[in-house]
Amino acid sequence: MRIDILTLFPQMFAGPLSESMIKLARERGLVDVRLHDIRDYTHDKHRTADDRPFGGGPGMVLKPEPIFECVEAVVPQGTPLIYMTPQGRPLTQAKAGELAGLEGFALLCGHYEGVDERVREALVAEEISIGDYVLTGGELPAMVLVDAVVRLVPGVLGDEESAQQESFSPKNLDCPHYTRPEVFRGRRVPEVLLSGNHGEIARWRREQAEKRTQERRPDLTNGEF
Ligand code: 9D3
Repeated sequence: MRIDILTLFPQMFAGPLSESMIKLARERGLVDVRLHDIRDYTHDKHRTADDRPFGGGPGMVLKPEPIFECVEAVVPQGTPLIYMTPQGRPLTQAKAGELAGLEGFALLCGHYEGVDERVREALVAEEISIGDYVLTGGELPAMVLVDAVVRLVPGVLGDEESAQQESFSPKNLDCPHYTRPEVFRGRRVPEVLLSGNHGEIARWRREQAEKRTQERRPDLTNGEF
């Protein structure tokens, strides 16, 4: 899978793309993530990528020319361009699964007030948000999306985890987890987990998961995840 990321701040991606599962997936050649600095596609002395909005108002708008030139130079024909924006549809697990089935896609990260509307009209296939809170740009949302998608690419997860993922898709939150020691600063691991009774353990985990879901995310019982 190939992912092209278009941004004014490519350095923001260095850490997240170079650690853990994404690092391994890239090393194994399962994903090819490429960063492109939109500013490299400007032509003026000051490398101007943004300008003031027509009609007035606060903030700056990303100019169309560098974005068009960047897309035309680096995004393969027929590859969907996804614009990360607060105006987009919320990212879901279902959408991550859909994107994981593609040969590739490109991500456009907005910054400041957003991109010139003509970019959207002519180049953007789809707009995605990661939730209802205000960030400074689309870079962190792009990293979230890449992380959610890459772990679903065949071969990226370990055998155990991906088998679990295939076999069922629970609509509850996860249960509590414990590891050694049995007593830590006076707090004991629940007795049932040490009992060796696998039927009882499964029942306890299910009950805990259901209790948490009712308390924290009653909305989950009707859908996704
Ligand atoms: C109406 C005033 N604007 C600033 C307060 C709106 C605005 C513009 C640009 C708010 C945030 C941003 C930058 N955010 C993104 O580009 C973004 C985003 C987000 O802020 N939250 C959740 N998902 C996303 S995807 C891209």
